[in-house]
Amino acid sequence: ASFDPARRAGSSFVVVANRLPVDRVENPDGSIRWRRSPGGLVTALEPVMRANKGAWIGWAGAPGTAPEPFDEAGMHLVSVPLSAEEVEDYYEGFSNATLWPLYHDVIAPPVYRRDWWDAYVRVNHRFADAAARVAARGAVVWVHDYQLQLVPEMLRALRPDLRIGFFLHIPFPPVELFARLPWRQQVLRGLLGADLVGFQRPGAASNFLRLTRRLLGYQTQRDQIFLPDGRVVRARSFPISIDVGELEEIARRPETERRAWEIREEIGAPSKILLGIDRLDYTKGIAERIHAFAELLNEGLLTPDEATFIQVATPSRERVEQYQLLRDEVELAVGRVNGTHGRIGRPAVTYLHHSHERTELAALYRAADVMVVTPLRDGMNLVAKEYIACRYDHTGVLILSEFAGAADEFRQALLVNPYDVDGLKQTMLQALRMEPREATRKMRAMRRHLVEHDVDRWASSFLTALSGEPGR
Ligand code: GDG
Repeated sequence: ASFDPARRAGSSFVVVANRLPVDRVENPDGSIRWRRSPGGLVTALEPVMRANKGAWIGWAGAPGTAPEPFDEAGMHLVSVPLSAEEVEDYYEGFSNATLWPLYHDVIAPPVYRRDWWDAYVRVNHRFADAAARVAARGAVVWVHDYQLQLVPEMLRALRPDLRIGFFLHIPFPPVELFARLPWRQQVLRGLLGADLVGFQRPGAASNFLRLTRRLLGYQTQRDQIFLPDGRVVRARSFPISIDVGELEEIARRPETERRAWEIREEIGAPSKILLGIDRLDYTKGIAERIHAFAELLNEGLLTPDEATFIQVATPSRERVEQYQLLRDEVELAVGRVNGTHGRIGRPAVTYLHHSHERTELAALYRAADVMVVTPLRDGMNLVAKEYIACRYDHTGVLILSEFAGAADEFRQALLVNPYDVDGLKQTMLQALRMEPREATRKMRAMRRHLVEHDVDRWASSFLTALSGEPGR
């Protein structure tokens, strides 16, 4: 499988991301196959991949030896191996227990460990080496996210002929927080190896520009950073989106509508359903929203016949301690509210700690009268966009945290500060009682924006900006 003469010239478009866009599936007979993962990133990049003999470099998701390069769904997939120890130190450690909390406003305290940093450097080198081997002369390489911030610089050192873009999917913190990172200069220099650094929000791009001035003393002008060697790096926002058409098509299926009705019946046919769908992560504000809902019930401002809550909390990073603590907090809160306010066949909160098919998520979005998206900090939040995509009949109310990137785009949502318990409670009541006409007016405006700004547009605007730049 590794010798393919057509490949020897390399790929002219290369994506580098922590994970490959495929999941390993074991057939009943024990053999292995790979199935494309449902993520929006693959969908968005597939046309570019096909047109350019695209390659994708990433980890296959299990520790140990990596499978040989293989072709799947029109992409050349190259897996980067990680040992069990590297999964602990580079992935669970530095990526998810140092960078993740630091970049999300230190909602949880970041842990700074030198051995984790060493693993981060080592693994970033491995990804950069793999990209350098696969890329054709003058190729475009697009590096993704916080796990791989050193790759742009490392790759440029190996292959100065490449055009390198970087996109950060999570927030980029203000100077005051970023400056705590013991390896702050290295991370900044790593990112500055790219020709274009993309962020979700304009505020994140200005944080980055300000940091290069303050910590490295570089000159900047608008979105440009002038490096001592004469290179010019750009930093701009490119708000990510979803494949609106694909999800809307699922939402419109009669079986989805049937399932949505069934869900409502199965939880005791409440008048209204509030819904949350998140990875079980402390940035998402799950516990805060359950507490707020519980207070409404405790104070008699709402009864569970009027409104019940469905919370999907997809398991995530279960070996990281903060995630175990969060799970306990959420499950205690859910147990308590159900013990007090539930009846047989009619829980106050339906809590689902497992992952679901996309079709089931679409049915949930169809069933929900109110979508509650209240992260304490979030790069974008695709769940908010998915809800809007599924409300093709212009019904439904979106409650949206000011601290999600999506709040820049959806001013017609009911915007909330998730730290303000009373505000959150009032907003839930307001959403449940909103006049259908007002809800429709708001949803119509949000859908108009979303349909115009789908994930294709995101990918092509980034890639156009990347190829159109003077750069060197
Ligand atoms: C990061 C940034 C940014 C959830 N449970 C299931 C499932 N999901 C899907 C959702 C949605 C996606 O996962 C979650 O995306 P989010 O944007 O909400 O959040 P993160 O995972 O934190 O993503 C975020 C994003 O990157 C993109 O740049 O928006 O700010 O943190 O699509 O539907 N999908 C399936 N089963 C589940 O159980 N199939």
